[in-house]
Amino acid sequence: MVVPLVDADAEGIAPELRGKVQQRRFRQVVDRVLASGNPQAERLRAAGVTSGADVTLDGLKDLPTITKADIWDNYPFGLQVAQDQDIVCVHGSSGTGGRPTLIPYTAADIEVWASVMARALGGAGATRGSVIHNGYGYGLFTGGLGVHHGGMRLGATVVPVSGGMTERQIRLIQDLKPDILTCTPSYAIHLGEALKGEPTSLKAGVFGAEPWTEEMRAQIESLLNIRALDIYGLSEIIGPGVACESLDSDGMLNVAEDHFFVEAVDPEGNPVPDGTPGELVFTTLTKTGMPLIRYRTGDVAALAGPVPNRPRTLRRMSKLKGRTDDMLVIRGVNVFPTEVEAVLLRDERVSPHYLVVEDRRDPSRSELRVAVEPFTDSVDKPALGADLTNALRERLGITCVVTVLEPGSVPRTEVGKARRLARWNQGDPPLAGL
Ligand code: DLL
Repeated sequence: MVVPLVDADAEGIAPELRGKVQQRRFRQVVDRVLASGNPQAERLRAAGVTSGADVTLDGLKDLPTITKADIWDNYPFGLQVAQDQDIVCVHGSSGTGGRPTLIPYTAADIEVWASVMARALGGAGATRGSVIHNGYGYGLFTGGLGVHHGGMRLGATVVPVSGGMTERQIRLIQDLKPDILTCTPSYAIHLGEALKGEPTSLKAGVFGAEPWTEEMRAQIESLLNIRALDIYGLSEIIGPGVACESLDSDGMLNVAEDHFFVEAVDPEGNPVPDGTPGELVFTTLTKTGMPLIRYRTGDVAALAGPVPNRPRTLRRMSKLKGRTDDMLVIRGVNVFPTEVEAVLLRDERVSPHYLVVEDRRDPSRSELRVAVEPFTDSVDKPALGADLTNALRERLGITCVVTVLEPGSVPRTEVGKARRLARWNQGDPPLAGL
């Protein structure tokens, strides 16, 4: 299947030509940052960069990186580059530990965001004639408004439903007959379950903002009878639309690399070859509000070139494998929660509502506990627990403590991102019954 390009010059250009555009934009963004004199500029100067003319993308790997901690240290807008009067809105995420990350946007940044999101939706088959049911939350979170800007740019009709109130969402899906669904993958499951097999007009969904596996994709596709595509992004860089799967991208996500230059690095910060998972590092080539040069995302994925002989010539990234800070070390073995999900959801008896708990109450002997629910009451719980323990041991190389709870006991997330990982250091368990 070949899906038409929304922006042929950006998505379909020969990679060598795109490289020249990226190089020019890179020098311009370095000049903008230097001119601001902000802490990022000081860091570049300390590394010997006095002007955009000093840098090339080939030499990017030698420039200093920047992290979420730097954004927090300069809260709220210490890393802003544009003048205050040129900022038109603020987005961000509540983040871990309740410390918000705030990002100021200029009108030009919103333009870029709308165009990369229009491409992302177009790649999922959306057109001017589409109705997009947008179940991402509206607010500081970038999911709702990101899809909104992109859908309107495409000329489609956006239904700004936001998160929650599932009955009303179902009513709107039945009455307005959308072809495209946008929400978190866990909410897509929730909607699918609430629809109870009733057919809908939906053809494709664009799901992201939280980790999800191929196994979760298979469940969403069969529950909703749609194609389920992955969309990735983070507020620090723009929001959703940094990378998005298209119907023809062979399971990987096309990176909007004309605006966001991507690298993948090992824990020491050295580049890893294509196909090897590494931490994603992004440089915003066109941002004007708060450009970031070499932002270390903490997200782990592998990079690849474009699919040969297809209209899209953009580099691609794999589905996220996890986050550097989500990686659990259980008795010396490294485990990403997504690997646990892959094992659980391969078993047809297991519902997609589960919780992975890192139990460190005894620091000398950490345990990985996994709470699951069967789809129905009729499942033999001890047998299921034993089967999952074996399957997890085979895949991860460690013995986990699997608890099979009653259907409905793992809390659902109707609004915001699902939490599938909890840490248990002392006191009561994070979930009753563990
Ligand atoms: O979650 C932006 C977004 C909204 C992306 C809607 C996709 C759809 P933040 O709230 O800043 O921004 O959170 C960013 O979420 O660093 C990843 O760890 C995680 N994340 C985002 N998309 C995916 C995905 C939005 N497709 C953080 N798969 C990122 C796995 C994802 N994790």
